[in-house]
Amino acid sequence: MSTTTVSNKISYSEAENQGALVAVKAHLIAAFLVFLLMMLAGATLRAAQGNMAPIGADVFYQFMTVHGAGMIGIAAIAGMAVLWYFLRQYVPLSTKIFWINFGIFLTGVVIILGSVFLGKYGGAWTFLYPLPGISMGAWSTGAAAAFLLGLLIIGTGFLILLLDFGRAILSSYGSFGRALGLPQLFGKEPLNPYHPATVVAGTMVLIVDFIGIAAGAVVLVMMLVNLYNPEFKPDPLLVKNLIYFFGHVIINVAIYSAVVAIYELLPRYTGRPYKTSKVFYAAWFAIVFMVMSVYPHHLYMDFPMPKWAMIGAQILSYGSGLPVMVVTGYGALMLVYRSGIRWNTSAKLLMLSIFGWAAGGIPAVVDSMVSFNRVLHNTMWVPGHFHFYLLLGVLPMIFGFTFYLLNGANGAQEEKPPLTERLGFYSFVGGALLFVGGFLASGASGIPRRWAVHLEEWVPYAQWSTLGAVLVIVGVLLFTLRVLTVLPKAPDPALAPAH
Ligand code: HEM
Ligand SMILES: [Cu+2]
Repeated sequence: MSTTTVSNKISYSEAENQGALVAVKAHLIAAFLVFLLMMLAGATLRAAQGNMAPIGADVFYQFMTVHGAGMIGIAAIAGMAVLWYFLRQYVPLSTKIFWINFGIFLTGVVIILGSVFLGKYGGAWTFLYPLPGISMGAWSTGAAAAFLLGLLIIGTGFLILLLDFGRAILSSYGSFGRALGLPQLFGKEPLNPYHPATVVAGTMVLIVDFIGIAAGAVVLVMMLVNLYNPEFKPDPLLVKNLIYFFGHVIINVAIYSAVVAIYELLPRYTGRPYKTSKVFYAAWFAIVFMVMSVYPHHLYMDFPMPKWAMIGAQILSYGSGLPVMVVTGYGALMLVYRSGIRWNTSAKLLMLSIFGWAAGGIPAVVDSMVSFNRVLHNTMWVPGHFHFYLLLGVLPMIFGFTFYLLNGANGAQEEKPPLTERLGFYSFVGGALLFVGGFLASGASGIPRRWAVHLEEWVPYAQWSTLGAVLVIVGVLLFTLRVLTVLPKAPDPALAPAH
């Protein structure tokens, strides 16, 4: 039997566990392939800015659209896969619905690829109103509509998956408040340090992502109606608020779902349990509201926005991300400190993710201050900070989880990790630092983002960044080789005794 003796774990049959494992592996393999492809598109963008890739502006914006939408989408679904794998150990999740979401996702992806490469849609993943409808002939209304429809379909899949999260969490914990640990936080129930961190995180993800994606669905429908009935004119400021609320939430949630890999895996590598606490519950409870209320930091330049929203967003942005980041980072360091941890590839990637998440947060907070935002808004500083915590934070969480499945709970811990993994790791880290450093340096010198053609004096930045991008791709390519050759047959590490 595959069930453990811990009382709050769900018992599944051997076949159910195998089925779940196959589904998770399918998500991860797809993720590696899409990450690789999207990175090639990204490197082409940077090379074009460095005068090293002869693509026209139209192709630049098609690549930029596909890269932005593709990366966000695959990071979101891969983060969900990490969360789903662990969450199903505590609440009875449906593997069928997990597959359904995957199928819906792939359908949406095909539609989006069609809209961009056949229909030539290049209005960016942020589809800001009224751009999709006024391409001046660069793409058709149908192409724009297909892009919006693809996103809407993908969102629907996520909503279905999240509904299953909700059903399962309620069936095990009775209320979302209990799942979040609130009765313990407020002293209504005795503190239980073994209340799973993953259940707390999963509940936060469910609440925030559901609201964010629902807002996204509303605005996508409004824009679709507008495309075919131009007399229906939504309020542009409302639309922008909804879009950025949706975009901000979905990418933040990718972090907050993948982060459970740290809570679940570092304890296995260090032989120490991860204990939840009042501080932990408080941090996650706060983040439920903070993630949703700081999105106006994307709208500082929109003068008609009410002043209170701007001031509130600025103040909250200082601290947004901090609570969970501090709790997670501190908790991880305490786990690792003098634990005799052996640095296998998974453990290295998870520690890297904490660094990338925290260090990437600093330029983000800088940009969320109004006085800096005046200067940095729409410069390369912005892709600089988000590539920092996505490339060096979220991806290493997903990769770290993958290498856990791939090498097993003990796995490469006994021996040195294979050369492909060691080389891959250093190529990835070194390349990513050079690449995001190039963005941040560009931003600090005022180079604008989203420009297909760069002035002569900006070109060296783009060329150094392209070198960084190539190193990142080499690293991910080496990782992907391991994933394709070893992961499909790897047994579930949860079945082997840890440590
Ligand atoms: C080798 C890795 C990568 C390279 C070379 C790369 C390159 C680029 C470039 C050149 C841009 C356009 C910058 C501009 O002029 O505004 C961009 C934008 C973007 N990238 Fe990446 N990127 C990489 C990884 C990632 C990852 C891992 C993610 C997310 C998980 C991501 C998400 C995005 C997003 C959301 C945009 C914004 C698109 C827009 O402005 O509409 N990228 N990337
Ligand atoms: Cu944001």
